Amino acid sequence: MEGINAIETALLIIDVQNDFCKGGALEVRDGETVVAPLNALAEYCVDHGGRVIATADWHPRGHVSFVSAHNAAASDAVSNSGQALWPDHCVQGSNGAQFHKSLNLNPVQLIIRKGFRPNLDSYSAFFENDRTTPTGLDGYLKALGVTTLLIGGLATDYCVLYSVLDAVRLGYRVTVLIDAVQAVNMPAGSEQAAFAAMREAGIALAETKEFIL
Ligand code: VGL
Ligand code: ZN
Repeated sequence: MEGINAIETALLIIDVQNDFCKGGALEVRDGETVVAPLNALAEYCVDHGGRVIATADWHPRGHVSFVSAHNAAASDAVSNSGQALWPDHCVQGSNGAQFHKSLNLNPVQLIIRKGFRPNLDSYSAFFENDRTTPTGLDGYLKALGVTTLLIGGLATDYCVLYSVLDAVRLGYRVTVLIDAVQAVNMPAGSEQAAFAAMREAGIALAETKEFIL
């Protein structure tokens, strides 16, 4: 089939963790609905010689992105610096940081953890939010000859968006799996803005079933 061409394709599963699913600290509406299509595509992908990689948001206690880590005055300074603030989420070792229990980890060959530096956030699977500190994923993929990425997970408007924009800049062919992403949509409208930014960057949007033949 077209999308999955032996070793040249990787499925990238972004942050399918409890805190982004129902009842989680940073709940994404319908977050858990991404699990079934991602499980199906992950199995198909490895069966056809492709790669499967998962990322995990992995913050230390008191992380710079947590509202709780700032008093009111500092919080203004931080938002002026462009760091968005969130409820405490994906704290290292917590249940909220675990992958959703229905996500099948057996086909996953590499897990990239990000956002573990106390004073630096990381939305993208490729670079932390200083836009220069690499996670190592690009080196891994290039070493393996991966040219094509299929990407799903959470959340459309943050970690998925930053990851796919970096991926095109780094020269990959990128498809976002529309039935395998869900958005935080904070502020309102950020989901639509994210899809618009993806289209503008030349990123394809497709259903997972188009890749499972
Ligand atoms: C995310 C906000 C904060 C995400 C992570 O995975 O999209 N969003 N940390
Ligand atoms: Zn985070």
